[in-house]
Amino acid sequence: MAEQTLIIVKPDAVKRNLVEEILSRFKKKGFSISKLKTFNFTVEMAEQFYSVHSSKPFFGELVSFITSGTVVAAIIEGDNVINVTREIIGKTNPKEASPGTIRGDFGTGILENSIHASDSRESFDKEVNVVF
Ligand code: FUP
Repeated sequence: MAEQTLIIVKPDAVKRNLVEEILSRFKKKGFSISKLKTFNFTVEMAEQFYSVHSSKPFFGELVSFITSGTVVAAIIEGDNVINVTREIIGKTNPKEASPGTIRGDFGTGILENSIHASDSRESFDKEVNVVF
């Protein structure tokens, strides 16, 4: 079975109608999208999803932001998709993300950075269980 990763198009990007534009970048790279889900995070789901950050000073803001609007989750499949997807999305802070990356092109703030993607197989396994 092909490697899989999970992406979440975040509320800032959904509100600006960027879902198709963002998903198209993965399709153009030759990856396939095997599952798609449009939903709103509950606070409980968000706390589980971001539990690795529970002791960080920004945890409250992070949960509040990700629950603030509709998101679109997708499972993306293909060779080395976890690492390649991290390259496609760019650095966490849009101010540091290169042009041509999703965060470099669309992100407007550290919270409003348009997209999440799993950073490892372990993160994927955990995140997919929260979302799907
Ligand atoms: P990433 O894997 O690139 O999404 O980055 P992290 O797991 O480090 O961070 C997850 C989310 O926490 C980011 F998308 C935004 C938020 N965050 C902050 O608000 N402040 C920080 O200093 C770091 C991350």
